[in-house]
Parts: sequence; C-alpha cells; structure tokens
Amino acid sequence: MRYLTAGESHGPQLTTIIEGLPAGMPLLKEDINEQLARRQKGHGRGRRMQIETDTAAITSGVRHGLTLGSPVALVVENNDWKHWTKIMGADPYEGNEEEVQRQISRPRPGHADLNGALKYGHRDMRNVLERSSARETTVRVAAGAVAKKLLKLLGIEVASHVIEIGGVQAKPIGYESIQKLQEITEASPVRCLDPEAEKEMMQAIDTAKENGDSIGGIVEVVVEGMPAGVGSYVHYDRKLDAKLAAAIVSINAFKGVEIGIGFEAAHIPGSQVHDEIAWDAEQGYYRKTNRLGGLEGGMTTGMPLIIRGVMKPIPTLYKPLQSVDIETKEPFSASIERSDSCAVPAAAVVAESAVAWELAAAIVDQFYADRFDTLKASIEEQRQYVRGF
Ligand code: EPS
Repeated sequence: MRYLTAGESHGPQLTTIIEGLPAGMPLLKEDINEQLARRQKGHGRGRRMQIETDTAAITSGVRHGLTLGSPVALVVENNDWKHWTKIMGADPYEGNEEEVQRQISRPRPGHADLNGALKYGHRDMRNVLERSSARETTVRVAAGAVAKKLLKLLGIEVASHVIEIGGVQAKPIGYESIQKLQEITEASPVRCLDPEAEKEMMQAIDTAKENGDSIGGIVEVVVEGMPAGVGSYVHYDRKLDAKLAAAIVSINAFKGVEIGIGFEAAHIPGSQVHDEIAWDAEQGYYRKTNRLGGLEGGMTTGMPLIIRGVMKPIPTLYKPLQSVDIETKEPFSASIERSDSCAVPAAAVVAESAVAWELAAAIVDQFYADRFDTLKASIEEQRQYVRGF
C-alpha cells in the first residue's frame, strides 16, 4: 500500500492518492473529515486555521460507501487560495515589477527555504515554502484517516497524547482504556491527560506568542489491538519499528523518535529493560511489562505500541533570527510569515496518522488483502493462531 500527496499551501487544493487498499472496505467522507477537524484544533494555532475548514472530497476509488480496490483519491480545497490566485496560479505569470520585488529572498533559519532553493535553483523561495509548509499534513491526516478506519474495522485503535510542551512535562498519568484516553485528550486544548500540566502548557504557549516566539514538545502515540508477529526481522527495510521511526521523523519539524522507554534504555541494565514473557490460557503469550513499547525484533509483540516523537519549535518566528538575503547577500533579521506559536497538539493527530498508515500498510503487505472480508478473517485467524501457539 502506498500514497502520494500533492499541493501547495496556498494553491487551489491538496490531494492524496492511496493505492493498494482492499476492496469492500466501508469508507465515508465523514471518517476523513472527523480527523481533519481534529488536526485543526489546539491552543497555539495561527490565523490560517480560522480561514480553513478542512473537508475531503472522495473523488475516486469508493462507490456507495465501499472501496473498489482501485486508487482512492482525496481532495481538500484551500479556502485561502482565493487570495493567492495570481501569485500561486499555474498559468504564466504576468506580474509587474513591484510584484516581482515581493519574491522571497530571505530564508528562515530552520526551515527548508535555503536548502530547497539550492536544490532546485529557485531564486524565489516561495517555490520552496509553499510545499514544505506543514499545510501538507492535512492530506497526510486524510490518508491516515483511511488507514485508521481500516485498523478500527480490524479491532485496532490508535490514540495520542501530548506529554511535553515548551519544557512543561505532563505527569505520567495512567488511563483506564484507550477509549478513555481519546475522550480526555479530545476535550483538552493541548491534548494532555494531566490537567495541571495542561494549564501550564497553555500558559507557556501564550508567553511564547507574546514574545513572538514558538515552542515545541513531545507527543506519544498509543496503539492497542495489533496482533503479534506483524513486521519482520529478516530484512532491514521490512522492520516495522524502522518504518514507524521514519514515518514520525518525516512529519514537519519532528527531530526524533522513541519506542517504549526509548533513550532511557541507555542508562539502565538489560534486566530492567526487557519485558518478561508469560502465558495464560485466555490471552496466550503476553509481556509482564511493556518497556519495549510493543515492538521486539522489528515485529509487534501483541502488547500496546508506544511511540513518541519530538517536535522542534516551528521555525517561522515573529521574533526573527539572523539570516542572509540571497539577492543582496546582506544579513537581515526580519522575515515575518504568518505562523503558529505551537502546533504540538495538532502534530499529535498527524503522528497518529503517520503511525496508523505504517501499521495498515504492514498488515496489507503481510496478509492477503485484495478483499476486506478475507483480510479481516486473516487477522482473526492470526490472533487465534498466536493464542494457540
Ligand atoms: C498549516 C498551514 C500554514 C501554517 C502552518 C501549518 O498556513 P500559512 O502558511 O498560510 O500560515 O499555519 O505551517 C507552518 C507554520 C510551517 O512553518 O510550515 C496547517 O494547515 O497546518
């Protein structure tokens, strides 16, 4: 299974084409729109989110609420496009000298601007920032929503929560069930389980905004219901943990990933890292703890998956950093683009989508998946097989 995305931040639309979904899977536009709305929320978002109400149109691959087995194309229109038709239009540009002067020649430190300009030879860095903008995560969430739907129908739930923003850490609060986790975080403006930390995080975001600054944080994705033995140990590019890590770091502004206890494993002995194996007649094999976050040897263990990602502060700042104008070669320190002071809560939804996609793709790769009914039966069979092993 694979997907591509296309679209510029202020172009007419964002598009994704998903290929390899089984036929006969129920899919409604509401399944996608619910996730798109979740991505738009969160304390700290900028003005663009007030302009957009992201909704997807399913333009191919689904008929009467069921997938056809053919590519599924999803389109999300940019409301903001109407303000950018001239600047972002596909037709040859006939602007005047003054408009040409508005070309972007001042790269923002930390963004793709300068490296993208060097790579493609763009003297107007709008050609880079339009595509490197995190606006693209809209259609990653749309593709992720389809993956989530597939997983949900197979009894696999994906959720997330924010565990740190701008140095404010949430206490490690337990949760009754993944459904409860979803309920609490959905009601939190920063998607945090800890109400005390929630207040402090919001305060930290407000302070950053007042200072023209931005802050990052850490999100945790939790998945329950994955059958054991999905992924592979036999080759590096089939290892599920490697795919998940790549998916997380591919999200705009994400700089690192941890699975289970992650980097903490560096300073504790093996006896306190590895999860002891146990068995009982009802659930079959299980781990007494889940420090390795549900993944061993590149495969699922059947325990919940725990994957964390760290997001750096968004590099588009009102408080400018020093840079160099590529036309004049003069230093400058003022490049102001509209931005979010913190997008960590929204990024948690993007991380869920990235994880859901990799898990759905791994399942579709590993099990016979031309038809959704046979895929569902194979997953059930795998669960029974593992229990009886
Ligand atoms: C985003 C849309 C963008 C930004 C943000 C994410 O809209 P605009 O460029 O019109 O303000 O709000 O992207 C960035 C800040 C970035 O640096 O990439 C969205 O839809 O999430």
